[in-house]
Amino acid sequence: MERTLILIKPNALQRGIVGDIITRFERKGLRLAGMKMLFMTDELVAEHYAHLVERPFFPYLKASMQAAPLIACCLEGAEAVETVRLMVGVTNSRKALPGTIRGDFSMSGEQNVVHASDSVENALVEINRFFNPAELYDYESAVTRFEYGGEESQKYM
Ligand code: FUP
Repeated sequence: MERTLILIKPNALQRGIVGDIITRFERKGLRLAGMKMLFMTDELVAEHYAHLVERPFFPYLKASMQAAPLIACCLEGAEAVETVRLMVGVTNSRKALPGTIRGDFSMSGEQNVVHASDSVENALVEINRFFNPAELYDYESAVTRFEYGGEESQKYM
């Protein structure tokens, strides 16, 4: 099944909403394949946000990602990358729709509580950036047949 990476950012940890965020993904039916707490090093920030290093807000973004540890999760499900991005909402939380994580938990474009991979290709790179293969788990789910239809099981699993 498809996998994606989410980072529950330091601002979410400080605000004590990590559990609320993980609960949303669990309730949706996205399965945790890996989870860890870590501090983002300078190298990790520069690599993860390489597309933004030249932007004027980068120093603020970097400081916000290093303000506390964060929680990295690898989530698994049919079309997980697209589904998780829809659940997260647009970058500027003030414009993110109610019902999305950013829309419900944040007022900010920078302190926007979660990161989620934006494509299947980037998800593979980002999962490898944060997890060793041994830290990701394949396990039998007892409820998959109640979460997906027969045709979907054929197509996505
Ligand atoms: P997203 O994929 O929604 O996380 O968006 P980007 O990769 O474009 O941006 C990554 C992070 O940079 C955002 F989560 C927050 C920060 N950012 C700003 O602080 N200001 C901006 O104008 C754009 C992004």
